[in-house]
Amino acid sequence: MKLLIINGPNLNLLGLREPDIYGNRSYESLCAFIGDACKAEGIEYKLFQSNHEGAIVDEIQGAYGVFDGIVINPAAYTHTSVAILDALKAVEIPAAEVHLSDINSREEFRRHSYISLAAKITICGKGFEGYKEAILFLKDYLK
Ligand code: CA2
Repeated sequence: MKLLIINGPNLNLLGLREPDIYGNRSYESLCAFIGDACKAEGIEYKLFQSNHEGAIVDEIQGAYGVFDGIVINPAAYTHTSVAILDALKAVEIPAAEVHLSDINSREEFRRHSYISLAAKITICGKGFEGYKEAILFLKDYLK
């Protein structure tokens, strides 16, 4: 089983700002956490982070026929991107949406997610653990 893990804009800055919302651990430690979770389950994985919407769309398109599942934290594009939603629908790869923070208890504009319209599950407010939950969900969903 192969999973593509996508992180959207500014998540590469994790740990540098807003620790009260996103925690004080770095993007590199998130990558290590995800890697450990996948290895523990015998899952092959690729990590991808971009600050560019089109690059994320390209990565999703390229996943067709290569990856069995996608874990995606689209970051701010969650609330704006019909293009990422359409890409996920087009490739029909089961996707699990993750947010470090609880987007439903923050500003009004964060409460709507375009990506949820394509995701099999949305996990919010669990920090790094949310990625592990998404990985385990997809492992079970794909068996
Ligand atoms: O809670 C999440 O994981 C979010 O997807 C994070 C996004 C935000 O736009 C979504 O509404 C919820 C923002 C990621 C930005 O991360 C930062 C990292 C360091 C400093 C500032 C922001």
